[in-house]
Amino acid sequence: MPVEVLDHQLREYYTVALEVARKAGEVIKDAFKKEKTIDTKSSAADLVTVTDQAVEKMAFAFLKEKYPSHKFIGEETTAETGEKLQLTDDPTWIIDPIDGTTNFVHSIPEVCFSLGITVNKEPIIGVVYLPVLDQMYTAQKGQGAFLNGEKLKSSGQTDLKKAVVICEGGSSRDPDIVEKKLTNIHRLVTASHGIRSYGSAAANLCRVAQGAGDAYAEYGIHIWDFVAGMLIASEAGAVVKDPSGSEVDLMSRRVLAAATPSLATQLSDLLIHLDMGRD
Ligand code: LIP
Repeated sequence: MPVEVLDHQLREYYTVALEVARKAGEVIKDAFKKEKTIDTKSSAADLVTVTDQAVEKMAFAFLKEKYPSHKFIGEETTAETGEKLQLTDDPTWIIDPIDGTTNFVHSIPEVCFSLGITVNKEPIIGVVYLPVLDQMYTAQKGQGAFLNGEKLKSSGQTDLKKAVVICEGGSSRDPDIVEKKLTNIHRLVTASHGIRSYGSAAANLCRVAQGAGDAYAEYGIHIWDFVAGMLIASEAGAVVKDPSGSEVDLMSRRVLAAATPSLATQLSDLLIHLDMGRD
């Protein structure tokens, strides 16, 4: 039986999501200019700081007190417990406390607090806050996407030759994966107006939402990196898919967003589709 959430409950979740994003933003902004305590996770380039952990703890404590029966998925809790993720139909708050940790460590301002809420395994609310830039991206399913309250619309670009495509090197240092990603980057540079990397899946999806970049594809990210941003991109009119062209799969560790279906198809045809395992 699918879970039913009433309109007034959705409105409340949205207000709470904004509140927790602002709280998280204050902590991140305060820590941004200070010295960082850094550790590594799955590779020497997969970074975590005490701020990531503190923000996730703060957010979960706040949310769990309000919604003890809901489910919670967080990047740093998952890293600490090593538990396999389980996405259920229940309302689920999915958090990346700092998406763009490498940016954070290197004082690059594209650092995001990302919060997606799923019900029946579908994103219904997405909030991505870039506190250093004070950019609050928001979306509720069926109600459009916004940046600081202004409605967003993706670019409408249909032609890959005239597109800017956002992509990332990612944190895996497996030689085979790096090689395939470089081949993809070579193909993208050759086929388009150019590539860009903002260093955060959440920010990348929000840039597609606002038309600052026509498409984005990445392999090797996790549900907490893209669940909020993908709703923001699709509510702004972009197409969100699995990079192969099939339906997006939240647990598949990869996503593609493009301004139009035609651009999405051109990218699907161009890229090598890496299987990075499942969350
Ligand atoms: C980051 C992603 C980014 C990817 C990085 C990293 P984190 O997430 O948002 O798109 O290229 O390798 O996975 O670790 O900063 O939360």
